[in-house]
Amino acid sequence: MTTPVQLHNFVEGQWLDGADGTIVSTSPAEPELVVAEGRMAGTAELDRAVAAAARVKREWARTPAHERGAILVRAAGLVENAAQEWGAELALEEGKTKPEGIGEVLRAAQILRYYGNDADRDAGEMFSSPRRGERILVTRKPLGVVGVITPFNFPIAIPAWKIAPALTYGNTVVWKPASTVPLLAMRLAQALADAGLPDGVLNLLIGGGAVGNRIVEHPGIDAVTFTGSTGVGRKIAAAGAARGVPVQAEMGGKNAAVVLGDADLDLAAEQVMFGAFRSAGQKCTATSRLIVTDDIADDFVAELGKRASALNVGNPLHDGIEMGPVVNAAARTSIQAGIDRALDQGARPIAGGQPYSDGALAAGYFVPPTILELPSQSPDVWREELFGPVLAVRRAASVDEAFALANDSEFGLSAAIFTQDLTRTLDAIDDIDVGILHINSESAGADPHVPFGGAKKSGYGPKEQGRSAREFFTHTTTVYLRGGEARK
Ligand code: UN1
Repeated sequence: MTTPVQLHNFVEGQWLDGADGTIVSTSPAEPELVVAEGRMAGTAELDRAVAAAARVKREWARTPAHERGAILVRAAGLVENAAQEWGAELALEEGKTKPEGIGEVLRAAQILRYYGNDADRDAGEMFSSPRRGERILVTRKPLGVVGVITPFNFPIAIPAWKIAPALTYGNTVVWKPASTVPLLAMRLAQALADAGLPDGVLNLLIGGGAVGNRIVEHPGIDAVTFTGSTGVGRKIAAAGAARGVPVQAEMGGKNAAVVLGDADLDLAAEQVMFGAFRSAGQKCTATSRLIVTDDIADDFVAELGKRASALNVGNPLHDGIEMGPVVNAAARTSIQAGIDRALDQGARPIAGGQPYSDGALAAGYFVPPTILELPSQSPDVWREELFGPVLAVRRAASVDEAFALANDSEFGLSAAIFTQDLTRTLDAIDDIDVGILHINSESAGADPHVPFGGAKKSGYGPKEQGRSAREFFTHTTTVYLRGGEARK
């Protein structure tokens, strides 16, 4: 790609320049390469988007769910057909490898198709009544205009898993994607428009945190769904509470993999590597802590060190690359500062640790795959989410201690446990306090038909996906239904 793509906001079915400052999106692998550029949305575009979404919300809510769903199913086909091209754009702009980028676009298509078809499933419940001649229905209704704020790390899959249920259950949307990676947002909005979404039902505003704040504060917004950092998520939750609107916030993680002595260690090593270093560790579900029992620790940690040092790091568009850069200079700086602090606090580098000093890896925003073994009094890296390719390791003397260490976090998004012992597995299901638990697979991953979200401070409000998505994006009306004729 040589000519940068022109970014536009999508408001009331029209592609518009914003009235605010310029936005320039560059490739994190080659920062001088401009991928896309345009003008950010200002308050006028925001007001217009919210007004448009409010104007059409009644009509959209009254559109048969089947028709709403059919638009999403059509959009799924368009997204799927574009997967190769958009997957490459995603890799260029965000930095994950091309196969991961293509995989993400296909996943967005799968999500659109799932929710499109879900439109035809149940529309509520019916109960018997304690009174003669009466039935009680619990119907579901959309919330209205939903503000959607999405992160850089899954620039099409996360928007799809928020926007698809919002739309299929009858809401209209005002959406602000991360300003660092805006291109795929335009692609998704275009696919939905081409699939026949009526004007105003989905509005896309490109911009930074200020646009997000304005969405959250806007009196015309009826609910907010957010994925991103813990700090921003808590502010949004507070702002939502102050305005009395529901908020769904999916935030941080410090996800542990626990490897017990009886595990298949080859499988465990493969999966821990995927969990820690795919997408350069920039997933809220990434494995950032490893707990390994003493009996196997020396060998297992050495094996991981070997694999991490041999990881093929480079331009995410090139064949055979296993890890690309992190998203931007600020991310590289803060991740490296976290590594440096850990080293100062006594961590022992097993792999990585030092920034790249020359060539393409130093010119791009690359951080080496880093494994740090921690002394028992835990450095900050044990608790703080760095959102990068950094795995902090601790040893445990027993299974109990391993589980206690896994729970030693304010977060509780996901965890992975590696064992072939059924008793330990059942104990882990009971003891490890997370929203998503993987037994013998990496800590990342999600499916549209089952709940996604964290325990403890990882999430706020209803979880995403599956039936939980319906819970968040609709409210219930309890209807006491009797015939109109007086009964004797
Ligand atoms: C995944 O693990 O594949 O922001 C999805 C995130 C999560 C999504 C993770 N909300 O990384």
